[in-house]
Amino acid sequence: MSNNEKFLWGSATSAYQCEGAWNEDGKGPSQWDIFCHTSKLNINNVSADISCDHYHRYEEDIKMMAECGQNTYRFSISWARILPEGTGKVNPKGIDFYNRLIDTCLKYKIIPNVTLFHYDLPAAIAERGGWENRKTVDDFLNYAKICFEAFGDRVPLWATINEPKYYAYCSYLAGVYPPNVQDFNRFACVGYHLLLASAKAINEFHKHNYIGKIGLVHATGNVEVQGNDEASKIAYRNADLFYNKWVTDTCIKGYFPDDLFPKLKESNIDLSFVKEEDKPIFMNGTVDFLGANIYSRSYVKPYTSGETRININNVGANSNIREGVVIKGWFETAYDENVRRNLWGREIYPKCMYDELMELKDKYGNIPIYITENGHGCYDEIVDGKIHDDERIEILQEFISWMLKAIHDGANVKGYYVWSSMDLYSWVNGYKKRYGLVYVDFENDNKRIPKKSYFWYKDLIAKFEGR
Ligand code: BGP
Repeated sequence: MSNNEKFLWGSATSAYQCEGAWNEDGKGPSQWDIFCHTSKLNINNVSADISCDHYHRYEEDIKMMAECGQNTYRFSISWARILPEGTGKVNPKGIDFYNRLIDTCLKYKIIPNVTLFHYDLPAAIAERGGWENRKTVDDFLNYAKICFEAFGDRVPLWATINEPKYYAYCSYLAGVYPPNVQDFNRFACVGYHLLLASAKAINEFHKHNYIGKIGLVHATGNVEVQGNDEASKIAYRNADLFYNKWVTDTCIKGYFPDDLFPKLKESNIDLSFVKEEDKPIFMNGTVDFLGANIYSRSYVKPYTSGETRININNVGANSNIREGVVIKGWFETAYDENVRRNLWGREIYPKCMYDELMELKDKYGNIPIYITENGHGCYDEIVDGKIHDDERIEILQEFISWMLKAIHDGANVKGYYVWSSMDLYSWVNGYKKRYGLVYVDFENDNKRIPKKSYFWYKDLIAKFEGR
């Protein structure tokens, strides 16, 4: 961190998860609206039609961020609010809404950090093949251009795509996000197109004199392997390729890792979606910074047998579903008995923050990094009008301590965002799993109540800034 550059402390949301107003003011439906309204696979039987109603209450929310001492807010734009059909006619009321949101941030001295795509693909685009269709890459570019033109004079930080790996993985391999597919080939194709779309938008952005910088947000988590024999080393390399390098090498260095396509061919992936003419686009479409969403590491062991399969626990506490992944011919996840877990069975391992940041420093020549998400999901309850989320405070404190140690040891971290600003819809868990610094009473007119963690974060920021 240079001395004159202020460290950014903030929190994050995404459009579908918090805005509500799903069909107001000319917004078109997104893939998630259709899924939540019609799919039998929506086992929570809830939607984000209203969620915490950020569309109408954004000023109250931003004011609370400012009162907490936060100096930045990460949110995403709903593509279908800007372009109801995904392409074609722009919805002026959609532009107006994001103008108001951005201007309100600036009024409260909050730096807007804007993500263009956070999972909510316009339904019209999903219907014609979504990210499997190469045309979607140019549709995204068109949408990105409209946003750059409309907001590029006031937005200092942009991200093209939130978590290309995790989105492609949940939608096309685990099958828990729409369109609920489980197919390695389709997963690979979607992953490629997401990165191509990001590179094209970054190329476009860099052609103009916008005030901001642009990056991509990756679901970062370092890989650790159980053993240390030759098979374990191979499992480590395969898992790092699968979870990280195809995204981070490509968006930071401008080309895919050498071993990626041969390894995909071994898995009988049809690589006809890879085009020679895309190479210069990737090369010129590298990021100014990396957004890193850090929740946990990936702990793996060598692949033994069986078909590719992924278990995700969306039932929560008291469930005996053990989360786990087998990628045929690549690796399997291992289970570390010594690490504590959240109610959904996922590891709570704050040291991964340090390990991952140091690894990124070594791999990528110390690229600037924003921790664009870090959080802890749990069931929060109101007791005597208050929310005592001590567990969240303890865990976030540990993550932040590891981040500060990494900065001390040379990691180029420029900002940190808690997921999430307030309680909102969780993709596979509906409203059961809460992450917010601010409690939302969904049963009681979406009333906002700052949690104990909100006041803890306020103190932490003040202390950091020497106030
Ligand atoms: C990230 C997503 C967020 C958010 C978070 C928590 O991967 O970018 O949108 O949902 O994970 O995930 P979940 O709500 O599934 O626990």
